[in-house]
Formats: sequence, structure tokens, C-alpha cells
Amino acid sequence: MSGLLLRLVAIALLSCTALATRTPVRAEERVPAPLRATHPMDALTPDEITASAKILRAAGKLGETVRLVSLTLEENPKAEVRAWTRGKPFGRRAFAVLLEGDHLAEARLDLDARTLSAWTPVENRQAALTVAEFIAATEIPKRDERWRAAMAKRGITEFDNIVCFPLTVGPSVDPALAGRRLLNVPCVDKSGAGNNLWGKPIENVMATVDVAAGKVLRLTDLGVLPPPPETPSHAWTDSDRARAASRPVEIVAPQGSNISVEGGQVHWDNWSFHVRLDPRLGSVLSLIRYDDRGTLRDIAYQMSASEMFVPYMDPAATWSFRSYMDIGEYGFGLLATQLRPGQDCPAGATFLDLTIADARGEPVALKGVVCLFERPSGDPLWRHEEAFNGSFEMRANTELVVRMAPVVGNYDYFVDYVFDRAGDIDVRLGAYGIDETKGVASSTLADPTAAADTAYGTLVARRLLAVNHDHYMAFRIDMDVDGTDNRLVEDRITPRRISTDGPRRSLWQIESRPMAVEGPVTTPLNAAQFRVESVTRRNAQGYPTGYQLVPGHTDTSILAPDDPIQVRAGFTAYALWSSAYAPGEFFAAGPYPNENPETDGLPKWVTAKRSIDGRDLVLWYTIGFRHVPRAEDWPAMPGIWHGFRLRPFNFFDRSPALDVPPVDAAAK
Ligand SMILES: [Cu+2]
Repeated sequence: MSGLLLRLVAIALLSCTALATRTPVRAEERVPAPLRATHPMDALTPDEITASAKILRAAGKLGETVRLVSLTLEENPKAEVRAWTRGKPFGRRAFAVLLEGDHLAEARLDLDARTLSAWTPVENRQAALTVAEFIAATEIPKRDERWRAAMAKRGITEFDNIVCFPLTVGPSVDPALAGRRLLNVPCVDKSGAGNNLWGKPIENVMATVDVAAGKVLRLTDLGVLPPPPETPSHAWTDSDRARAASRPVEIVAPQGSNISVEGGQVHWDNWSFHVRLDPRLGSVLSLIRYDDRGTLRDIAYQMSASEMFVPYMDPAATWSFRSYMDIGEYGFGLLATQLRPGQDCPAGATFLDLTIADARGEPVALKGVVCLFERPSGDPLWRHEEAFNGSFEMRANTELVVRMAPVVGNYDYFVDYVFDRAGDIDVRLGAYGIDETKGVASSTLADPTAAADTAYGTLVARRLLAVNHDHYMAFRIDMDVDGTDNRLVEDRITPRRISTDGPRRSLWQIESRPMAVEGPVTTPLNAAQFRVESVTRRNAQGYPTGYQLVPGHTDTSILAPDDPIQVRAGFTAYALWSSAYAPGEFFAAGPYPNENPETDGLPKWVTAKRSIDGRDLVLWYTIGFRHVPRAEDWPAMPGIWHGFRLRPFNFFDRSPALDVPPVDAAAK
């Protein structure tokens, strides 16, 4: 969790000096956070954050002992935002989650009237952890006598090189600990470590901390285990440098960018959308529209990540709770890292600065946390060489990428939205970083302890195991295909026996079936195709205009439904769900997954079985993949990408990409 800690400390330091610290990396490519909202979907501006804190203080709700867990834009009603046109006035509202001791509450603020419009205490739920709590929790064990004694048993009496990583505790199943602000805190020894802190876990010792009370409630010690002998590094200078440097290969736009960014409003090719950074969800794309020969057509009202569930597969007391909800417990936007020009994104990319609120309601600038860039995919967009007349036509594929990279402890995630010139949107999740590691007795499979040690993971170095786990990332996709009146259709690929005079005995046909009510899609995703279609518009051939969701590789959870960590992650049981649109339904595992032992969010909402036939509907797609670690993951993982695609399906009358000029057209 070292990256997380550094990031949190950086945010804490930034918040002291707030916006004065802003120093552009390359001013000409940077788009500062808007000082004034010019679009209803703009994130809260620095002034609005300050005004919100003032309203809360005036109402007596943000005293010295109160912490703001989050302060975000409260979106205006969807119908209002859809009808809004540039230059028209719009209302501004904010939503805050506040914590005082164990008391959690939600506040709704009217920023135009400068009033607190609603105050709602929240019972029996724990909010996400705050930056201050994480920082505090790193030091709490070091003050505890039991923890010090456990360290002394291991010969550790100086703690300057001991780094402790606070971890969320998963569902609260121990009545003795119920209602407390808990973190489980294991530690590592960073003596001699360079940039990799994951090589020397002080295994088997873990403090369970009540961060509100500032004390250790319980110390778990499963026995002394000598630390792994090696100090890993992923610095280039520490590699064997056996590979010669290669000549550069770059993405450049020699005549300038085709991307236009104004505030959060983006235009590229025929696409337009709004992008903002939400502290919890990360990048949020809204009002995704396609300019079809002068007519702006709706495709999706909003698209964002919703929740990320990462359960580990080790039953030890110091591991079994590890079932992180990276978005609801930590926050993807809060942990979004500054993207480096020429490294994370091409040097000529456009970088967006964004502003969030700290625990006291001060605005904090996050620099360059979203980038936008074009790239040639290297593949054709379309092509045909006609053997019978020698004609040849091809169009090169250029894409627009919208990227952010949250670092959640040991993991560096990339979330990309990729737009092409034929109406496709690829949503991609990249997983990078470092394996979460466990100290063990074995160095190789030849050791007598190896069978037991490797039951739940893979040895990646001497006495170091990388533990098996899953990643499930739910995306919320509020489709509006040519308006809000849509339906979800399953085109079942159905094999048929046929009896003809010829040699054929079988073929397949499409059996289309609209989904009447919300819920999980239980048909195996490879046995059908799934479309969201308009009930109000048809294409030239008479088909309802539609967009297809093309699943990628996906795993669903195979944990037992009564496993407490699965109970709160019910959305992972199926890869694809639908729900009726309802304001406020953003989070697949509910608004407060931290410590929650119950099912909340998507699986709970859809028990209402609301109609989605001809209504405003939302798709939920979870990218799921199991991670059996391998030697090559250590000490820094080469990334792996998974995703899904939205593509037009009878949305247009024919290929929308015929008018893309040929590669050599500019020269003619
Ligand atoms: Cu992994």
C-alpha cells in the first residue's frame, strides 16, 4: 500500500496549501479545472467547495470534530440536464457525507440558495475511509504494547523502517467489533528496500485498529516467520540491463490535436461528451452523443466505473478478510494519479486538472489526472481489396482515448474509454502494479513446506508468495439510444435442426426477446448478443436503432453465496445486469460497502422487478478476471487489459465510416 500512502500524504500536504501549489507541467497542453461551472455536469469548482463548507459550518454541521468523507456534485434531474443547451442557466447542488465520531450523515446543499436543503443521519453503515484516517492508522500499532512485543519477538525494536499498511476489513461479522471504524494493519520491513516495499512482509502479525478511538483493539500473531531474504527492486538501474535501448516509437500529431476541450466538454470527430472526475467513481462521462450529419444523437447519458471488488483466496486470519471494495472503500478519483506526459499518455496529450474537497472542505487541486489523446491503432478501420477488379480502399483507424490511472495500494489501474470513427466505444481496464505478497517458509517447490505454502498462491521469490485473487470491476452504463425510451433485447443464438433434401442438417437462427423487467442476465453471454434499442426510432431498413454491448473475457464470482465477502458483492454473480433508471443508483455494492455485512446496491434494487421495456434503463457490466500470480508478475507486473465494447447495431443506415478520408487524401 505504499503508493497509496504516498498519495494520501501528498493529498494531505496539498490540502494545506490548496490551490496555490498548482504548477503546470506543460501549460500549453493542460486544461485547468473550471473556476466557474459552465456545464451542469461540471464537478464542483473550488469556489463551490468553499461555499459548501461555509453552508455546512453556518448550519453547525462542520465543527472541528467533523470530517467530510466526500463532497461532490449532486446531479440535476436527468430530464433537466438532457434538455439543457449551452449558455442556459442551470442549478447547482452538492452532496456531502460527514462523519463525527461514529455518527454518519448525508447533507444535500442548494448552492444557489446557499442553504442546507436536507440532513439525513445514516444508521448502521460505515463510510469510506478518509485520508486522515489512513494516515493515522499507519502509526497506531506502533504505540501499542502488544504490537511492540510481537515485533520484539522478531528482533525488531526500532520502527523507523517499519511501514504499516491499513487495509479495509471486509464485511463486519464479529459482533464484538460491530459499529467501529476498523482497519486491519499489517506491516513490512523496508530496510534496504528501494522502490519496492512488498518484498519483506512481517508475516503473521496484524493489528486490528479502531481508527476513531486511535487504538489497537486486537493483535493477531500467528507465529514468528523469518522474513524473506531478498530485497526486490523494479528500478531499471537494478535490472541486469541486458537489453539494448531501442530507437523510439512514438504517437505524435504533427499538425496539432483534433481534440477540442472546453471545461469538461469534449468534441472529437463526430463524438461529443462531458468528462469530470468524481472522487469516488473516477472519470465520469456524460451525455455521450454522435453527430450524425448535423443531428446530435444520444447514445448514453452516463458511463463510469461503479465498484471494484478484489477478494483474496487465503483462509489465514491475516488474509481471509482481504476483499477490498476499491471504489466504495477507497475511491478511484481520490487515488487517481498524475499522468506523466510521454509515459502514461503521449507527450502531446491533453491533461485535465480537477478539484476535490479535503476533509475540512478545502479545495485540493489534482493535476493531470485525466488525459485525452488520439492514437493510430495500426489496424484498418475498414478495408476491401477486390480481387476481381483490382480496386482497393482502406481507412486507417484513429481512436480517441480518455484515460485515468488510480493507484489503489499495490495495484495501478488504468481505466480507458476509447472512441473510434465507426461509432464504437471500447471500455478497457488495465491492471498493473505489484502483487500483494505473503511471507512463507518455502523458497522453492522442493521444500517440504511448499505444498502447504503454495495451496493459495504462487512462489514468486524466495519465501515470498503472491496470493490468488479476483478482480471485478462493475461499470454503470446509462444507455439512452436515441432518447430515454429503450429496451434491452437478447438475441439468442439458437441451433436448429433442418430437414431439407440437401446435405445440411443444422444451422442457427436468431431468436430475439426483449427483457421485460430489470435483473441479472442469466443467459450465458456467449449464447446470445445483447442490444439496447430505441422504441421510438428506426433506421432506413425499419429496424429499431440500437447499440450492442459486446462482452469481453469475463469471469463471475464462484464464491459461495453465503460467504460473507460474497454477500456484499452480489453484483459479481453475473456479468451483465439491467436496472430501471433511478436517480442516486450509482454504486453496484451500495453507497456504503465498507464493513457492510449485507447485500446492498444493484442486487437489492432489482428485486423490485421494475419494468425496463420501453423505459429508461441502465446496463451494468462487470469485467471479471481471476489472477493466479506467475513468476513474471514479480517484482512489477506487466499489465493485463480486459474490457467490453459498445457498438452501433442498426443505429445507422449503413457504415458511418464511409466518409472518413483515405490516408493519402490530405496529400491530394
Ligand atoms: Cu491481480
